Amino acid sequence: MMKSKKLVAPFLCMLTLVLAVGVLSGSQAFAEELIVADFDTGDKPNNLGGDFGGWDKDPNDETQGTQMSFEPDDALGDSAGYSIRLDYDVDSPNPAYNGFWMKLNGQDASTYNTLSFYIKGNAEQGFSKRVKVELKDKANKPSPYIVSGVSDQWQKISVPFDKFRRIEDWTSMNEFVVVFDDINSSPKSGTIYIDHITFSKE
Ligand SMILES: [Ca+2]
Ligand SMILES: [Ca+2]
Repeated sequence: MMKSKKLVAPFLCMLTLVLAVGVLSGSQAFAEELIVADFDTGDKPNNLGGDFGGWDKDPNDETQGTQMSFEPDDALGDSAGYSIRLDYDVDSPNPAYNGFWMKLNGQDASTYNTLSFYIKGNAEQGFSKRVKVELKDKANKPSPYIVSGVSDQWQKISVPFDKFRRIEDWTSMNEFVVVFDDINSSPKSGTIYIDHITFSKE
């Protein structure tokens, strides 16, 4: 009996230490970001295994569209990295919208609260200072957010999840979309770069 009693105090001490370390490392892991897409392989898919590409409201209308390509200009300065380049054109006699889509493969984002990405424009080609992004959960309703103040330098944009009012289920995310349209995009053709799309807990 005496022997086991003596062991209780050191045991509790150890237990407290283990719990403290557990809580600390747990909160650290929680603060880390989930990389959705860094594009650094210069190829598909994204970091979640999801496909992505350019889209066009009317592929038969040759006066509008978004061409996607990989650009060896990494937002975080990695000389071996890539970003995504979007050459958009919504200058058309017809209603025009197009952009970039990327699958999120049902990712559970419910432990995070912020969508972040890097964005810049190409000064020579011109670019819109306002760009619309959307998130969709599995119900597939687009939840839009307008990014403003895009410049020709990389800039980190962080959007709290509560700005995406139409997302009902953060446990199963379907898609991230960039939309160029003939209302928000000025000039109506230009070049935008996007990189390092993440979910994080801020
Ligand atoms: Ca990158
Ligand atoms: Ca055009």
